[in-house]
Amino acid sequence: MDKNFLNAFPILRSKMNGQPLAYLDNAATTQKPESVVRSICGYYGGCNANPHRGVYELSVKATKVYEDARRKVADFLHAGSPKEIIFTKNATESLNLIAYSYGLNNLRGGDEILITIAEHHSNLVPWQRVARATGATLNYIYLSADGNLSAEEIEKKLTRRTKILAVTQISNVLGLVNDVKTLAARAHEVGAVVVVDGAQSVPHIPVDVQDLDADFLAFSGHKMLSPMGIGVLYGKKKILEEMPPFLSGGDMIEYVEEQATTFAELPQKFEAGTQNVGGAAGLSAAIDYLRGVGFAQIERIERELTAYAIAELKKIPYVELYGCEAENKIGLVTFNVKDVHPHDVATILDAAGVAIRAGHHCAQPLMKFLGQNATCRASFYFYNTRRDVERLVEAIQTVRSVMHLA
Ligand code: C6P
Repeated sequence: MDKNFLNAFPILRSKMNGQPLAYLDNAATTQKPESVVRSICGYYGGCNANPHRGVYELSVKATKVYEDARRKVADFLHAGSPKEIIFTKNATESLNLIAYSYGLNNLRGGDEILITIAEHHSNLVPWQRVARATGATLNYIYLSADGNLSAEEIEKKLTRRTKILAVTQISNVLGLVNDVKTLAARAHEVGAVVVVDGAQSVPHIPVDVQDLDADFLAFSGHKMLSPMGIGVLYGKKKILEEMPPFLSGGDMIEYVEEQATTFAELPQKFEAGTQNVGGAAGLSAAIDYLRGVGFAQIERIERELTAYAIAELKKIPYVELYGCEAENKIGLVTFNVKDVHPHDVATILDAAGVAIRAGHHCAQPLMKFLGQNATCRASFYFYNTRRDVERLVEAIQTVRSVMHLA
């Protein structure tokens, strides 16, 4: 491991089951560098107060930490204004906010919502519920045999009836990178609003919301070095301004009377209740750390590790890989070991100190499409090494004998 990364992430030096940890579940959540942990402690140790409410110095300091973080996120995403950045708890909450505030109020019977079969439940279940409530239809873009979204399938499904195209930029199961910029341009031609699930892209590749021309983009801080409980919704100002609030209560109002309320301007309109300022401080430090590493290096390391893992796993005859023929893939490998349940594989790997995820990865329609109930998934971040991949492969080679199959 690069010594700098090892020093910055003490948890990566720990042992699991008596073995050095090979942490390969980064698509679920990433580890946190010391600078992020320090920023959270620094906030609670030196500036903690309820932001936006107090006129005393400590509250003003907390407000500054929170609003500085918003400005940093806006800059990081190349948003037009910090007003376009809404802090949420996670990508799931951001996607629900779009579905319930935008979707419920803008769709009607005959309209269509278009998503891909590779969506995480967070970008699928809210749309199912909105479709049911409004009478709109939920349609799917299916993957072609090589795992890509084919142009013909997109042309077939995207019509003048499509009012929302909601698509993940990178699939959490297959690692496929969708060409969101081209998709957004095509969707705008038919008058659809474009929702991008950036949960697996923002931590791994540079994302410029204006270049993509995304109307909305959602992501979670915890998948990019930040603490859990802080997420982001980006939305174009004009669209956000026309949307009603999602949650109501403190800090999102302009004036409240007994029977009516006027709402605060952006972004406060969508941030009801006391917010996660410590989380925002952590997210801000995480962005600094990622910029220090640089996305060119992050992408290079992850593409190399992914290619290495695929090449090594392909050599094992009883390992079945999914989505490995796709043109553009990054950050993870999904596989099964023949005749062994993925949970057994993950448990055997855990005994060797290798942490992977097994299950349906919150993407059951995709699992069904792949003809699987569950898979194993090893997912990388820039602090992983070739040695981690070797340990993954070595541990997989023991699975069938542990299960008395070889
Ligand atoms: N995927 C995984 O192991 P939250 O839980 O709100 O932070 O993120 C939801 C989410 C949305 N979209 C995509 C593409 C995702 O991958 C995730 C989270 C984790 O794959 C946990 S299920």
